[in-house]
Amino acid sequence: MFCNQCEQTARGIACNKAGVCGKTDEVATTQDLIVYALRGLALVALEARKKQIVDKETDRLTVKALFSTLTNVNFDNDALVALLKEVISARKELMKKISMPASSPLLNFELAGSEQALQEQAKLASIETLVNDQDCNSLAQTLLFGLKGVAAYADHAAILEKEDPELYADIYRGLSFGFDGKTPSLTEWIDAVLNCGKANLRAMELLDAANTETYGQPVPTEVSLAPIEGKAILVSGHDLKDLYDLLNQTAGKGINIYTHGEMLPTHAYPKLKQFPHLVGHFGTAWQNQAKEFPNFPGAILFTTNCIQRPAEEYAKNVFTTGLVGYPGVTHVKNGDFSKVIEHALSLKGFTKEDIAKYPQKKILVGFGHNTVLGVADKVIDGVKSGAIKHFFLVGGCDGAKPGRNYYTEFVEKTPKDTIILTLACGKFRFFDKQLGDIGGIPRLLDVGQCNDAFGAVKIALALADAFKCGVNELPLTLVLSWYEQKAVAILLTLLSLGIKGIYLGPSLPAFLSPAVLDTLVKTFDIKPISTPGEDLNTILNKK
Ligand code: FSO
Ligand code: SF4
Repeated sequence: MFCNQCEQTARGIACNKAGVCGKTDEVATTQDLIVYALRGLALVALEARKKQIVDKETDRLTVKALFSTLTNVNFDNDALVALLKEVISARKELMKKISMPASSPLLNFELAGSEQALQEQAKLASIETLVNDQDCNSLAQTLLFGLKGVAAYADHAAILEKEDPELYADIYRGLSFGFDGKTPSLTEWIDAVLNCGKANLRAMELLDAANTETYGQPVPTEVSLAPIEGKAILVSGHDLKDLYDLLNQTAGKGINIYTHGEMLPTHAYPKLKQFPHLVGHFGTAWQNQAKEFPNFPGAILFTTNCIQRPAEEYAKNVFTTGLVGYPGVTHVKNGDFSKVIEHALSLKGFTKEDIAKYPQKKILVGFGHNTVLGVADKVIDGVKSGAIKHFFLVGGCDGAKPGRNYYTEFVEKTPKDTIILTLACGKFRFFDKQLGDIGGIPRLLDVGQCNDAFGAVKIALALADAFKCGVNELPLTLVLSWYEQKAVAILLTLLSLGIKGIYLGPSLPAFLSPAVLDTLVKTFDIKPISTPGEDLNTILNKK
């Protein structure tokens, strides 16, 4: 195997024996072959579009299959092989429908019979083999990982019936770029990578519309971090519909629902917060699950990433749904949570003694673009009067590697006349800090999940508009942490919007070649993080 798609990749180079995340060689092979099969399907889907044939099933399957290859989504090889077979047969069917000849290996691809032959196929299908030039290869990887992020958001939006055929076409163009018989130049690869960023903006826009039109605009909401007595289910991941369905199915059953990780911002959506048994949030970011889940006396449902190998002491309490999978963990169909409910009822839930261990703590969520722009006048006045000197967007993914304390320290060190917007699971490094307010505006504003980076972009563009300047001229600095491929997609979106001077950490992606990194630094002024003190000093004293 060769996998370098996430931040925790082995030795900062690549995982090639087993994944640091727990991915096996076998799963890596299947995932590589899914990507290869999807490239073939993309070529066919684009050809079909030339004949005005837009196949919805193909579109949905593509984003599902690609999403399944993201870090910490699916470790279940059987489920992945089933998806791979679906992709291959979808390609063949569509080829038949449009009478397309199988004129290249991609269009002829069939699954090999033995494990060894599969490994050989995966080697031939890897970008390493397919794109020779080191820098084009680096950009091909950046493009693929960005597309994986786009697919994740497009899939979430599609679940809530928000789709755009043009977005799918962009994904097909990205997947087949460089694999359609042409050899793109370095500049063309760069353009393709930035186009992926633009496609991701569209995906996040669709998802924002899907979430807010279905569940209402998030409103500032207090969330308790202390559990209450009673039976319990913990919901992790990013999928709002799964949470909604579970809340519906547990109503009146005497089970309390808690959010975990990226589900925290869901407390702010009117149609979700209306359920009185959505009682609070449990735990912190994904990488702490092995430490925190043994203390959860109920069922645990994973709706998307990031799942880790469940330790024996709590494995029987874990359920997966949708695209998430882990061998040995019970998988339930989206929308049918009866097994999860039954299991929760069989467990003891939180007792009086349990809850006594947790301090009564509450935090505020619900500062999406609608809320923040609702108080835009106050914010603008604050900047004009000098009460607000600077905005920071400190967001992105959390992770297990050391070095991520940077973000905690950074936030702690920000001066009192600055506002911090945050999003995604990186916020758990500081989400419960009491940072006070500036004229009634809390200094720490939770914009939402990683996909709500769309909201942060909207806020930045509105501020730039109000101050009649470009986003790069605003007193705003983006300090991002990355871990997996959704973060890659978001970074590409920010670059495609021309946003410069982003601080990026905790380490730089292994898939960037020195020359590609150099181009990014020169064109977009990307800055690797150093120390919180030093970076803050540079940011605040640069004018
Ligand atoms: Fe985090 Fe995981 Fe949301 Fe990612 S839970 S790391 S970028 O999947 O998606 O922020
Ligand atoms: Fe390694 Fe990350 Fe790939 Fe897992 S997803 S195998 S940790 S690079």
